[in-house]
Amino acid sequence: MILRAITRAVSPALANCELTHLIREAIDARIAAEQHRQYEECLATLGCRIHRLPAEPDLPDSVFVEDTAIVLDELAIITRPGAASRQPETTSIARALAPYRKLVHISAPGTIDGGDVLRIDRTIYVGISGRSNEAGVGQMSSLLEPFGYTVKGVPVAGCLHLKTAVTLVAHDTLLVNPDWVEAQLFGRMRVIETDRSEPFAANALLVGATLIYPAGFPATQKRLEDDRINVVTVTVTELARAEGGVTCCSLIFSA
Ligand code: CIR
Repeated sequence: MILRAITRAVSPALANCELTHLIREAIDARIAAEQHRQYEECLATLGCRIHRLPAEPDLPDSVFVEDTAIVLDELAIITRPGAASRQPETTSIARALAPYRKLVHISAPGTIDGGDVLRIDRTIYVGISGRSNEAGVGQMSSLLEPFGYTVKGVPVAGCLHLKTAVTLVAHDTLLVNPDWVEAQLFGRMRVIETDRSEPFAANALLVGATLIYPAGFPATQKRLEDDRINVVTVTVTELARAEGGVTCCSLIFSA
C-alpha cells in the first residue's frame, strides 16, 4: 500500500474561477502553477506518489480536485459540486479513481463539495454551506452508514466551505476559526483557534504526522508549533486568490 495523491495542473483559465467571499483581482496562472508545483513537491517529499491530471483549459477551478470526490478506504464518492460550472470536473476524476475504489455518486438534487467534508475517525461532518445541501448529506448518509460511518450535517457560515473554517491538525486536535463554525459540534477534540487577525488560517493538510500549512499566517502557525505540531509551509497565495487552500489541491488515499 502506498500513499497516492491525485492532483490536476492549474487551468490557464484560473482567473475566471468561481468567487464567493473575495473580490475578483488579477490572478497569474503561471505563478499559481509554480506554487502548485511546489505544493506537489511537498506532497512527494512526504511520501505521496503524485498522479497529476492534465490541465483543463475550459474548467477554471479544476485544480481544486478535493471538491470532486471523497475517498474513503471502502469506496469513493464522486460528488456533485454545488457550483454548476464545476460539475463537469468530476468525469475525469472518476476515471482516475476507478482503478483504486468502487465508485458511488451524489445525484440531483443533492450537492456536495469535498471541501465541506471533514472525516474524524468514523464520523463524517458535512458543512451545510453555499455548496453542499441537506439532500447531499442525506445521500452520503445512505451511502456510508452501511460501512459504519455516521454522517452529520453541520452549519457553517461566513466562509466558502467547512474546511475553510476547521481542519484536523493532529489525530485529536482541530484548528478552528470560531467565527465560522462552532468547535463543540465535533465532540471531545482538542481545539486550537486561529488568531483573530488571520481568519483564513484554518485550512491545513495533515499528511501522516506532518502538517502542510500555508505561509502567511505567522500568529496561527506559532500556536501550532507551540503545540508541538510538525509544520511544513508552502506558499499558495495565488491559489488563495481563487479561494483555494492546501486541502483543495489534492485527493490523498492509500492504495
Ligand atoms: C470555488 O469557488 O469553487 C473555487 N474558486 C475554490 C474552491 C476551493 N476548494 C476548496 O476549498 N475545497
